[in-house]
Amino acid sequence: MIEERLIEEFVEKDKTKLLTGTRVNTIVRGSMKHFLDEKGFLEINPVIISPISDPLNHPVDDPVLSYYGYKYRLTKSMIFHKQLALIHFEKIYSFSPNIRIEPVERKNTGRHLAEFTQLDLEVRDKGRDFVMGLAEEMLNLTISNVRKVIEPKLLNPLLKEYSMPFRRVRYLDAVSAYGRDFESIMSSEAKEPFWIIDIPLEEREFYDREKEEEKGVLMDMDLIYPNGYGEAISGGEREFSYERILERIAKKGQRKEDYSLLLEASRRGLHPSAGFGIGIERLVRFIVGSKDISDVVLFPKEIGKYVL
Ligand code: ASN
Repeated sequence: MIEERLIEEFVEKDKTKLLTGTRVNTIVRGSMKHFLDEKGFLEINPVIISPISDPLNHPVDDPVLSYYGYKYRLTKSMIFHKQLALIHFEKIYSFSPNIRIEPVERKNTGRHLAEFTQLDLEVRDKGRDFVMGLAEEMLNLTISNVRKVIEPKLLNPLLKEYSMPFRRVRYLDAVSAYGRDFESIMSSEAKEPFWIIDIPLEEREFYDREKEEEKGVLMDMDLIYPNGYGEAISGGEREFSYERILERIAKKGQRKEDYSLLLEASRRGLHPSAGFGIGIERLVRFIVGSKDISDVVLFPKEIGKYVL
């Protein structure tokens, strides 16, 4: 019986990994919250359902639910709500639960869950360099807080505080040096986290800002963990003007009707901004040094599986 198997698997989970993962998760959230609160950020509550969510740059199953007769979607990222929040506030963050029903091919990556939390932040009138600096400082501080409390033998043996600023590699340079699969090769070779910057337009969503001086290249970035742990963060500067958002939606071959709320807001005036999201469970996995993200999460929504 499927229920029997499910409960059996849950009860038999490795208790040490689970406990360490859960303790690290608590420290990670607390450290990040403290860090951002000190810097004057406001924590906003997560949005779970809305008429509008992140289109993402890869296909996911995207169920529609009926909300008083209106079509709503589950949050895939809070990107648009972050931009809207900046109409009222200057710097915001949220511990945002995201649902991404990923293709089953992502089943064995060890780092995908269909339900996860990202610490998603956005800052008005700031650029990419500012939020990259913030991310580096926050990551190092979080790692140092974990190492103060958790016994080293329970953690990733390669974990340390990393020298700042982290290395930056342009996306196209990474592709010419390592080919299409550069991310996993470079992540495996690296001893320190590094940034992939200037990602081409076709590789990312329409909302990241296109460079003025280099068309087709975006003012965005991904942070990649060392030791093979892969992607940690993605973010960038944003498009905020009505005309440019419209143009970018068209370039992506998307339907402007699906983003009419964003377009309407941009007509009224959105602020220039930059921000990023960092996956909490992935960070816990990296800190603990777990091959499989499911081992450090109490109720992991594993890809392609019937789970609790
Ligand atoms: N949170 C990301 C960002 O701020 C977007 C995402 O998760 N796709 O750019």
